[in-house]
Amino acid sequence: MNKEGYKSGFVAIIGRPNVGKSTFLNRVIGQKIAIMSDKPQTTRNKIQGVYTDDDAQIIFIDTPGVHKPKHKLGDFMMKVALNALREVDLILFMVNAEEGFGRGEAFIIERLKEVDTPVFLVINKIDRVHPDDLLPLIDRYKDLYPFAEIVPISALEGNNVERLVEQIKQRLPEGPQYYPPDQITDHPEQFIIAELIREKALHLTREEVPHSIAVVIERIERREGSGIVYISAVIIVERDSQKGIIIGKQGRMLKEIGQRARADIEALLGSRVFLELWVKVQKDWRNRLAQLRDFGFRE
Ligand code: GDP
Ligand code: MG
Ligand code: K
Repeated sequence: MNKEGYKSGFVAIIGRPNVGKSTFLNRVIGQKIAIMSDKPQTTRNKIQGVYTDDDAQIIFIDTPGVHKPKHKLGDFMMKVALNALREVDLILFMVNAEEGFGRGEAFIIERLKEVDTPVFLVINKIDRVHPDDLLPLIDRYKDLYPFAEIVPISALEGNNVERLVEQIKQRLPEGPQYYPPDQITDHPEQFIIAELIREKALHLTREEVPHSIAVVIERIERREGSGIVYISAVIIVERDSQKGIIIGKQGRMLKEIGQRARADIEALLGSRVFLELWVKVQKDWRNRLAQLRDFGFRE
């Protein structure tokens, strides 16, 4: 379909961890596709959410890894992120109104100078600040980079989100509907399931297990007749001590992770799920670039 005057394009959402990118995406798309967490960096692959209405289609890319790299995986992510930014029609650079401007933001602005794509500055969490504190922040950012728009929002409460969507639509070129209107994400279910398990593991173990854990889905199988979906997944950690934490006393932690993940996966798939979880130690996996593809990273 290619209606006259129809607009469509790709929009990358960038910003430091926890500024509210997933919350925004979920509000606009209206479904839990980007995984939310109190802990930073839950989203490590790019997740596309597709917003479709009568006059436009916006394909959102939740781009991680634009911040300062700490190890080789970080360098890799940075490269992936910068390439993604060059290919999109618009970048949303999201910042936290409450935290103001910091070194993390300065670093991202330097990266933005390496690409030609127009950038909206989205100041999120305005529900947490007094309006008087917003203007100085806007002025500060104005001096640093020629943003195409500066839009204060609250992704959580929804303030100004519709207006931002309208402004995004205005910036998109004329183009086709790339995806059918009911398409919410083009990522395989497998990826979302892995992220759901990872989210539970990070959440339940709180400060004890670092973000270096990965989840690999080894098998998904829908049994004819019963309709039950059998899933086997491995949680990969870097150290034996982390394995112990994930498994917990008498396997209690792993059981809890599995139960919570299963509930979400059942909601996602709309069927009963049997989830089998394993934990495996693979030392220093972050620095083994050769293995990245096995973990679902694509260049
Ligand atoms: P991401 O790492 O950038 O994807 O951030 P998330 O979307 O996971 O949000 C991180 C935390 O900030 C979550 O606890 C959200 O509920 C919270 N959050 C997101 N947007 C807002 C907002 O507009 N206002 C407030 N008060 N909290 C928000
Ligand atoms: Mg996120
Ligand atoms: K630029």
